Amino acid sequence: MRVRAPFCDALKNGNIGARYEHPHTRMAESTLIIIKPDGIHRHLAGEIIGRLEKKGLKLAAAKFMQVSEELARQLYAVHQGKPFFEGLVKYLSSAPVLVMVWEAEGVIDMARKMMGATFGYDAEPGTIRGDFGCSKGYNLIHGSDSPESAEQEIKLFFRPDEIIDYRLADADWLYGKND
Ligand code: IDP
Ligand code: MG
Repeated sequence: MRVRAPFCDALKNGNIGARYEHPHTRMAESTLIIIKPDGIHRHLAGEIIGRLEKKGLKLAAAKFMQVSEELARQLYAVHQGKPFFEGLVKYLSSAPVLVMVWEAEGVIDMARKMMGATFGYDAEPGTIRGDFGCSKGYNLIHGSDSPESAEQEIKLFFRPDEIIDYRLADADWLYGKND
């Protein structure tokens, strides 16, 4: 017996690669995720990306770069004046990082839950910080904490034309009809 895939007309009509048509993906939220210097040096970039991919989130942009102190200060401007601020700027700008935009409905909260509490020593097992770190200073990953900060942070790292609009091949299976 042949099973008919939902929305398979879109596939038959050759719309793969076109904009998302499902409402949950058409208006997708975006978040800025950074695999910080310790994540790169500890060979955890693939593991972290794999978790985000398997969750069903969509990678929309990526840049491997060394962040300048000036850019680190801008990203973390909200923490200026706190005792850890200068150390934080040095940490983020000390070695290359992988900066990415990920998209999905509700991606900001989902990614924050997957990251876990700020430092590995008290982050829950099952989270990225909880599974791969025990430090009170290094914590592997940055993720935007609100739609407003996501918008500002993404603008710091990417031009609009660097954020790729495409349709995941498994998009029709990521959300059910009741989503
Ligand atoms: P978050 O990354 O979980 O959103 P925030 O409170 O926004 O945590 O802090 C931003 C970053 O500043 C953290 O990811 C961490 O690298 C650093 N940070 C925060 N609090 C401390 C601290 O008490 N000591 C040292 N570094 C800190
Ligand atoms: Mg934060």
